[in-house]
Amino acid sequence: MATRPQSVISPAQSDDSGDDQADNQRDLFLATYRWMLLARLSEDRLSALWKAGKIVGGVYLGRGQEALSAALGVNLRKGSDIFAPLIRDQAGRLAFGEPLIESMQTYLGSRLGPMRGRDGNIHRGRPREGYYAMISHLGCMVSAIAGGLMAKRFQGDSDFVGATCIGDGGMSTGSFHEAMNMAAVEKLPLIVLAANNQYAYSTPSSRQFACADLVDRAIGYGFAGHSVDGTSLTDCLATIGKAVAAARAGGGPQLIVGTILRLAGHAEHDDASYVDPIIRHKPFAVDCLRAAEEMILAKGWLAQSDLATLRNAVMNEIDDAVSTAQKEPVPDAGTEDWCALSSRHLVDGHLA
Ligand SMILES: Cc1ncc(C[n+]2csc(CCOP(=O)(O)OP(=O)(O)O)c2C)c(N)n1
Repeated sequence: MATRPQSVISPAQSDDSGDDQADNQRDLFLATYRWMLLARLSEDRLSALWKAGKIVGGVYLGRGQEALSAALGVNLRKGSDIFAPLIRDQAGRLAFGEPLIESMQTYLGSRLGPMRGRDGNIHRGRPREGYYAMISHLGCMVSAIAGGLMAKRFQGDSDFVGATCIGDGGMSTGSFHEAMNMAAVEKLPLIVLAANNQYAYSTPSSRQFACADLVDRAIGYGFAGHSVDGTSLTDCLATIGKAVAAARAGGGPQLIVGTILRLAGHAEHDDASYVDPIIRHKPFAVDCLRAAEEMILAKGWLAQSDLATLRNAVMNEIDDAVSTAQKEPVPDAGTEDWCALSSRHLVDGHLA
């Protein structure tokens, strides 16, 4: 579970309405905003490191999707729930409990990172802790999480959900359809968070699906369906919170579709010049981080100076993580004894 707000966003500094529910909503909003900020600024740093040639491989940003992603992360419980993030889920990963250093270690190739400096930057995870390393094959994480949920059911576990994320492009794959169908048949406590960010790489949504709204598919699969404004942290927290609670209470699988614009290229090597300029002025193109800051100021929850203090604290955290990861050793293929967790035989052999 996410840690609570840091001192600069302590409830004591906010209004004193005395209304517990309003206080809780404000605290959750501020805590989630902090994960969004950490995600945004850490990805800005990753982008700069990539441009400076310090990162091998791709850098995929979740710019514009932090509200959706973080709102999912804060609603999951590390230790009992399972989570399979996608490429644009830096915010959700952090909110779920991934330490920032693990992100930096993976991108910077540290041998001390969760993937020991051996795998793609976004393929990191800790499967034994319910935090699945993503598979690049779009759509496949739905069946991976569904399988994890079935395993927990067979083991007699209770009070758990599983969540994964997908894009509008990934929703067109065969694996996605097959997994959604099976999850509904099994009435799994599965949350699928879909970001319709208008483009699948350079393919616009109009060339990706023909239904009016992707959430309309929920009824065909046998999922509960929810639409969410991905630019509004308030809506993300309310809608995703409701969907997670429904799945946890036995309400079966939930499909949440967020409308948003990807505010970056597909990855840092893509300048997104294909994005229709008209789209950039649509309501769904609003930057969710900026919108959250405007809300915080408008509600009087924090002053501009508090936001600046918070930003500095987050920057310091990022500086520490980057400099630590940069000093760490890189893998040496000639000397390391390393295997993938692909079979019981290999795992047992290496743990013996
Ligand atoms: C099965 C499969 N086909 C193609 C790819 C290559 N690929 C990686 S990301 C991507 C676009 C994904 O678009 P979308 O699902 O809308 O997510 P977004 O990048 O917009 O967040 C493609 C085609 C892949 N990883 N897996």
